[in-house]
Amino acid sequence: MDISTFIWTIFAILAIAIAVTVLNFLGNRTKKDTFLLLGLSDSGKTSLFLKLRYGSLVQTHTSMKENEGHFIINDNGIPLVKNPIHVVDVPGHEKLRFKFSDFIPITRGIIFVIDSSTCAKNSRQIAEYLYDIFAHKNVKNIPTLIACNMSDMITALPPERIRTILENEINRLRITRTSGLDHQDSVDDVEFLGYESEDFKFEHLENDVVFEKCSVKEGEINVIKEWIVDTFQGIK
Ligand SMILES: Nc1nc2c(ncn2[C@@H]2O[C@H](COP(=O)(O)OP(=O)(O)OP(=O)(O)O)[C@@H](O)[C@H]2O)c(=O)[nH]1
Ligand SMILES: [Mg+2]
Repeated sequence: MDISTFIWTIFAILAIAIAVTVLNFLGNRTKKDTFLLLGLSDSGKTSLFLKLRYGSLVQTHTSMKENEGHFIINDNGIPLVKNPIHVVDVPGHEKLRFKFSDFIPITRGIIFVIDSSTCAKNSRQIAEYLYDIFAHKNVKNIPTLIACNMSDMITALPPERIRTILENEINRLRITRTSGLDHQDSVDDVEFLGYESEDFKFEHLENDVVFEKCSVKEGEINVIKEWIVDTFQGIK
């Protein structure tokens, strides 16, 4: 091999190595392996995060910042999926919840946690938060599980009832939002959810939205684990 062929070979190897490194870096940055836990304060997000991560029920306090971690979803220690999943619990406090949008580019699925026992009373607040999520321009197509938590409470409503209450509330909300009555943005900036000619239904969204009941306190969260695993593996 003469010297110029040798130099060109080294140059080609270096170029390929750099290209592979850059592609890997970009690939990792856009890897969508994150599941977001969103919802109002006291709905049970941190309890769920800790239960998923450590399998135990831990006493929690109002969160002032996100909890996040990479861990393997398991059933009593038996892994349900090979790779660790990134889970982020975003505080429900009104002034902190906007942080959810930082994670949207890497989000595979959203778990919106609701306290089923206070849902009727808080329906307006819940609908406002859901509206902000679904109206976000990059949330379209992100599968969403509405986890109707606290099903152990005697006053808990069933998921189908919760769905109807929230559909009615979002229906009312989209009229006020798009007429600009209680929103500071110009009407053009506000996304209209659903079909203009029909009452709002979750099935009108581009996102796949499912409602399931659960109780973190009673350890009844299998349906959440299964949904995470299926969504992570691209089944849902
Ligand atoms: N009865 C009952 N209580 C629950 C359940 N899940 C959580 N809790 C309780 O609800 C309270 C609030 O739970 P957290 O997990 O701290 O709520 P959070 O959604 O993280 O609230 P923020 O951090 O303020 O956004 C705690 O006292 C939990 O023990 C459940 O399934 N049933
Ligand atoms: Mg919390």
